Amino acid sequence: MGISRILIANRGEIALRIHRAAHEMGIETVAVHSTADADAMHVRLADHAVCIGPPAAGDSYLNVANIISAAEIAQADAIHPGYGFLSENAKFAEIVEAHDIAWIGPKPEHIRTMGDKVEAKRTAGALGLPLVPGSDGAVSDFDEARRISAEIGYPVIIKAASGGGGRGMKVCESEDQLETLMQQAGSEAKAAFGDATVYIEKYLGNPRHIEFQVFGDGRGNAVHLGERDCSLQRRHQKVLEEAPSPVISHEERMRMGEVCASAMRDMAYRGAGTIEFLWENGEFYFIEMNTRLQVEHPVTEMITGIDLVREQIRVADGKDLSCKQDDITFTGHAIECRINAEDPFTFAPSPGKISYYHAAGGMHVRVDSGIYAGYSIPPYYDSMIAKLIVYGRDRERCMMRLKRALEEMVIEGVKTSVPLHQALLEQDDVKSGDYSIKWLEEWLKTRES
Ligand code: MV4
Repeated sequence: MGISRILIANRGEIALRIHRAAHEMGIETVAVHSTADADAMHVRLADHAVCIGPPAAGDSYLNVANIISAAEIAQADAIHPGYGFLSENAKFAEIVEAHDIAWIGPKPEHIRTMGDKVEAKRTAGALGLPLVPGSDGAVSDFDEARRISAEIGYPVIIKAASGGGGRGMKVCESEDQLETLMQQAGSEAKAAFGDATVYIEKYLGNPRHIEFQVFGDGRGNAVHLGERDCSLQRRHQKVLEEAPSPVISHEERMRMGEVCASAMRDMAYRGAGTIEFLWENGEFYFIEMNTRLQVEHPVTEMITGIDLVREQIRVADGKDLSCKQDDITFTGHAIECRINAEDPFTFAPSPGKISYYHAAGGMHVRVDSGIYAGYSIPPYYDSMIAKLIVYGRDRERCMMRLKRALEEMVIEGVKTSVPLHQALLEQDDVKSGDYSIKWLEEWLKTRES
């Protein structure tokens, strides 16, 4: 009885992260890998390994039949999807459960609901989360679009219901552009996601991206673990994340966190979730919910001391959450730098062989990475090769330590974003925490190369 062998349907640092939590719980792991990842660290560390296909993700890490076959062959009794790949694929979650394999993730119905942005917004509103003013659901009729936009006021933003990563979004400044932009958004959404459905929101000009970590047991118990500020992004890719947000007071955190946790209790949410908000002039506006463990989850772990992957495994195994809301405390500050194998100025990917590697260390420094000296970063996948996560008693000490840790980090043979992070930490607005979702791209424009 109980989970005893987890298949990790992912690669890179997150596959290691899951392996570590599993081994600390006395659970065996099965790595799956493409032919390009035969020498990857997640394959070396796991108790068992199964090759699931050629390098292209569509033929390996997204190949449902091969992953299910690997689970059967290796006798895994649970699957953890990590982030990306199949993690928010409701159909995959259903297939896993139909094979009597525990799905270490939210209920398929909740993955499906939140995957449709219109449904997600309707659900969030019904559960009491504050919404961005806008259309009540999908909009297809231009007269209706004009009426709604006039009511909420321009500028408005047209979004794709099946969108993600900012694709299919159009900002509309005035009524004469509305019809054209709606058609453009619709056809881009159709081409990218096979669904032309769009909806309309008031466009927020200069918000922060603040997200709350939530966790449920699937039986009506749920907690929040505070927020993360992820406003520093480039082309919808987060660059640096921190917890807590520099602009949220403890009272506001506990008030908004409770709104989120209460919503999760009402839907009997299971596992880890992230509720994303735009924050402007002291107000939160729900935009989306992610039904997965996120890349930036370690900053929450650092300030709460709670192992989120362990909790995921526990609830997938039918156990209770290991702590109640009153047991969760927020101490100090944590910042994560995403280190990519890419040119720090042009952002061009820089795959290739790592000739030398020395990870930062010391007090309150965590490096989540699958790289090692001699490892060749394959060109087929995401360019993130490491996460440097640093804790301090307060934000200032966290930033001092982060600067020190970045100096220690040595990755040779490929270009990395380490110099970008070093330059970023020298900026007054970053030092003071005074930045919005627009800050990074504006700064990159002004930076001399
Ligand atoms: C918005 C917005 C302004 N107003 N919605 C971008 C991706 C998707 N998750 C939602 N996004 C936005 N929605 C309204 N009503 C601005 C963005 C946005 C953004 C949001 C979070 C982080 C970075 C961003 C960068 C550009 C645009």
